[in-house]
Amino acid sequence: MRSVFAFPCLLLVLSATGMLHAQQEQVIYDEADVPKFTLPDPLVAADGTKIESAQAWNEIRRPELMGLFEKEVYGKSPAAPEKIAFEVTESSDDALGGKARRRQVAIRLTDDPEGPVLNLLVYLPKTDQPVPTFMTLNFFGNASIQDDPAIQLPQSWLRNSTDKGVDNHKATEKLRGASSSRWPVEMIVENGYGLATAYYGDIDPDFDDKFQNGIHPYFYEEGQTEPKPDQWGSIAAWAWGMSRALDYMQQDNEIDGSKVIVMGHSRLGKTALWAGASDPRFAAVISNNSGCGGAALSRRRFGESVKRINTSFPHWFCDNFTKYNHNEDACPVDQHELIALIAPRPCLVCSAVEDRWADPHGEFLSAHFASPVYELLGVEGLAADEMPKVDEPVLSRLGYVIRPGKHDVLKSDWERYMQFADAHLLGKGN
Ligand code: GTR
Repeated sequence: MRSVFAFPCLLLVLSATGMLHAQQEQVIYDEADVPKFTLPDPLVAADGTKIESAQAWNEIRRPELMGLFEKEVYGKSPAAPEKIAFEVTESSDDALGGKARRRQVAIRLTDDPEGPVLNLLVYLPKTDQPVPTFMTLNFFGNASIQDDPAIQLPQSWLRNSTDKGVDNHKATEKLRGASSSRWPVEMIVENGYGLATAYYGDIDPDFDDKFQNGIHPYFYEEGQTEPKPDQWGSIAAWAWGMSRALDYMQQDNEIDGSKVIVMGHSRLGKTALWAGASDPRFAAVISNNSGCGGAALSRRRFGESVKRINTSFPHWFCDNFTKYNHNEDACPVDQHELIALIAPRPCLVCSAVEDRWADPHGEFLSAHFASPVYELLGVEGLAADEMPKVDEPVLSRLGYVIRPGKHDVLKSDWERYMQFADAHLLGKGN
């Protein structure tokens, strides 16, 4: 009897250890385990032509790289709608205890009256001049960023969270201000910047339902039920939604539409980079702890790998990206080329010491290897050849900073973002 039971038990133990081992093997947390790799050269076209002028970059290599990122990584998004319908649903010139103006705007993402609506919340300093403005998506709805009873509670599907006051995927009053530590609105406004934000789930709810809800179905061809392998996943959809917010912002006289800085954290940091790469109207880009599929080099496989991200979040990228699971070297692009697509505009890559899952060193290297493109375009690249020390920000036009602490957005991070924007968009001293 004993042996009959002992055998399957042993098998179970062995396969459990095997699985654990396989899982442990997948996550690289030691530089010594990073495989050797060769990066594609952003300044060599697919046919081997060396890219030696700004013109060749703009006419040959940039479109080629855009096409490759669309086809192999994020998926191609639809063109911008011809016109954008919006309605200012709420407005106050006496927000934040009289320090700011507040606007809430419903932006219709399609011409279907039942289609998704992006609810944009805007805080602006009280000035007669159009202001430079940060555009950032949020994770839990606009009401989560600030305890302000005038902000409409989100109506879309939300990820359940007792802490944030989300019950049965719906917002409760407890949501108000639940994420405010990440959103120092008063400080931003006091420094002369506007802040525009919208809930990413208004564009596409962040779960894998094979693209039945959210924006995707509105663009299906006759008979189509999900995006093709080279069509937009959720990150591309969120980025596309940011561009629709920018459509609105560019025709709002209170906002300086030529100085909108797209910023995002984590999966929304990946989104900010792709939004900045695909929409040159964004004047500057800030990626916070964006990691795999964001600023980190995929070929390093440090922390989160392509296989892990495609398995945990099958809806984020296009289906073609799964070809590179455990096969990163075969991908015709790597993430330094995503940053290169932002050139010559200012771009700041931000890491955190304890955020090893996002591979801080890989994030630095992406900026480093994007630098030659900035230089070819006649502007300053990353002013550091080596990974800078913690809390020693390199705020060159292509910048990099690593701070102590965890995967998060802190008030001190926003101080850096504004210092960076002051220097590179407003021409104020660094
Ligand atoms: C993690 C994911 C990361 C990052 C993060 C986030 O679970 O593995 O790629 O995007 O979520 O967005 O919070």
